[in-house]
Amino acid sequence: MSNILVLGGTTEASALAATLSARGDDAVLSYAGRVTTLKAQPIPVRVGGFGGVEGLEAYLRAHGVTHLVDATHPFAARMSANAVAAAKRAGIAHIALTRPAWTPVAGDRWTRVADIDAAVAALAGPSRRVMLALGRMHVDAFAVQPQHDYLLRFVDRPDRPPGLPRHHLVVDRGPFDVEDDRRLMEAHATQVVVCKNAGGTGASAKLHAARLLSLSVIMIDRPTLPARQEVHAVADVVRWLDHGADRGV
Ligand code: 3Y8
Ligand code: NAP
Repeated sequence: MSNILVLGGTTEASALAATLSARGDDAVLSYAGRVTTLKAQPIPVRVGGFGGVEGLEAYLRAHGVTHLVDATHPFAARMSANAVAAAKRAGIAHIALTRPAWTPVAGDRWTRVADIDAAVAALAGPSRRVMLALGRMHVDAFAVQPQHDYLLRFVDRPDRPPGLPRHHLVVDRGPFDVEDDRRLMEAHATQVVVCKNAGGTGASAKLHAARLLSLSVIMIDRPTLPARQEVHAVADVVRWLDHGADRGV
């Protein structure tokens, strides 16, 4: 009998949770607890870190987990590395459910950069109107480019104002809508959008809106993730649960 732990926090993780619930699988969805209100889920949820690789290994063993599905965000590199290591140490099956990286299409005006620091460096120069669609965790890094008018979007209202002299904060959670994002960018006369190459549909509205408005996009490439089995569809995880994992794939 499978006992599944899903590391969540993404649209794909929620879709998997719905499928596992419909199948009657024994499954738990795990969140880090990064934001105040979490999306309701049809399977039991646990919130909070595990305490590194050791903590996750102990959790897997204590709860008799048989299958670990890493459905975290492509930028959740530490969680993903811990998941591979802990599953190996606990001797249980592991798979990652992730989304392919976005690739530019005709009309896109992307500048690809390696990481957050490179995105900050790419903003050197005269004042512009910049949308930082990065959430709350990395905004302080942009304080070294205070000359811009920033449009920020956080999931939660922060307890202290962001350390950027000129900013406008929108508190909203995705998935986002192209028309809404286009209207938001027009209302703020946005010239540049800074975002992570998250992939998927939940965060892609801003790219479509930027294309419609012919805006420049500073696209942050994904961090390196450990070697692991990866799939891009819930159906592939189900197939793995029903067949692949038993072969120790
Ligand atoms: C806590 C839990 C679902 C999942 C929905 C997806 C889509 C909407 C778009 C923009 C980009 C950003 C951010 C974003 C999106 C989905 C997905 C996604 C980007 C929630 C959620 C949690 C988080 C954590 C949060 C981070 C932040 C990142 C905002 C839930 C709503 C920017 C990533 O305030 C903070 O500290 C926020 C932190 C990690 C990245 C950052 O560095 O700030 N996500 N987002 C998860 C946990 O506790 O484990 O769903 O209620 C989930 C979602 N946010 O089931 O529908 O699939 O990714 N999340 C990015 O992609 O760049 C917003 O504004 O355009
Ligand atoms: P991270 O930097 O890779 O992880 C840092 C630590 O947070 C992990 O070592 C772990 O703590 C804890 N953690 C992360 N994800 C967890 C989960 N699903 N369940 C339990 N603990 C978790 O991760 P992050 O980038 O902060 O992402 C945190 C959450 O937000 C994840 O659920 C992720 O899917 C979601 N999210 C992140 C982004 C993003 O841009 N990073 C975007 C959308 C959604 P311990 O070491 O103590 O176990």
